[in-house]
Amino acid sequence: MASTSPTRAATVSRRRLFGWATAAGLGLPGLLAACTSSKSATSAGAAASGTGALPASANLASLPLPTVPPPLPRRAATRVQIDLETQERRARLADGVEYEFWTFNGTVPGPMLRVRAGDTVALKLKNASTNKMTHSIDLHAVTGPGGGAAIMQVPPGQEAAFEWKALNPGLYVYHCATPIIPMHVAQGMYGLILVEPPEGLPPVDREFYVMQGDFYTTGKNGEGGFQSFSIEKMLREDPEYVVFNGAAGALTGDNALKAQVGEKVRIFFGVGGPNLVSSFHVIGEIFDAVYPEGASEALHNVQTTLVPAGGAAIVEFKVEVPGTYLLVDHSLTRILKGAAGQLVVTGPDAPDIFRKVSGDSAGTGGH
Ligand SMILES: [Cu+2]
Repeated sequence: MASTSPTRAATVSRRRLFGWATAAGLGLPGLLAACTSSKSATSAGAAASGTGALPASANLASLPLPTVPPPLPRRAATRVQIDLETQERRARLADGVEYEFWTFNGTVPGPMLRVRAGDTVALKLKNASTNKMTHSIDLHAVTGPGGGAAIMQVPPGQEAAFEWKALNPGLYVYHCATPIIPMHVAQGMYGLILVEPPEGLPPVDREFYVMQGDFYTTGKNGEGGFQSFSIEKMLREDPEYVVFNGAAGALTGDNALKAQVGEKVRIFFGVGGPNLVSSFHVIGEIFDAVYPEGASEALHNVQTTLVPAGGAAIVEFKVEVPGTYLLVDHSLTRILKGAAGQLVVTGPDAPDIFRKVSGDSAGTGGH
């Protein structure tokens, strides 16, 4: 990449962005083609091709995706042991774009944690000896100094532990809180912890875990190869990428969320940031219930819910009509920066709810 001049890189980047914008104008299929993960792209030389097309490489994969732990089978409070390890690793941020992620347990977001209000949580944080940086954890579910970060700064090769009692039910963000804190967050160091209320959450058919984050690369959006972190862009709050679950297209194609007609789905949605808030929306669906900011009381019949940086929401809806639904931040320009996921619903048509009457639409644009 050192041989790519700034002018050359800028030209390629504009082409790349223009290509994405054109794809968006063509409607959903083109848009998804632009945003879908190939999981096989180059880590070098892409911008120098001058075409905007990114040559394939076999060894640039996205980080693995975290799963949703099942609802707790117990309703009594207890003592829970949670072990986390901070890991620094390079992986795919977008097609042809490699980035150094700093992670909890090797995923972005980090593992979703699930405890019950009243539980005493014993949390051990290990910092892998191969890491360069000190890391830590601040859980918004904690009542105590720094959410734990005041006593949990862990140098490479060491570990620390603390205990805390989960006093308040809700859905909370956790993140690294080692200076420069937003830099650690911008490398991917965040996740969600659900503190179930004593009675648990109402049962649903499917639960999903999605977190939005903004990423600040030295190169412009679409500029290939390894991209280092840009503190200048972070300070300007001007990200090159805004993505769900750590990479453009991470929740599309084979990794799309999947449900059957008639099922009730729940999405645990959080925003790691470090800077942007999210206007979370599922194109073609209405949230039957939203627990805004992870609160205990639900709102009903919501189109778009605003989720703060360092905040979360639980959204629930029944899927009645088969098709592909896009998860977006309805600050829609961010789709072009990677913020699009898919929910694929399969099952019988429901013409009483949704059907075509006439016309010859060639496109399937969502908005
Ligand atoms: Cu950190």
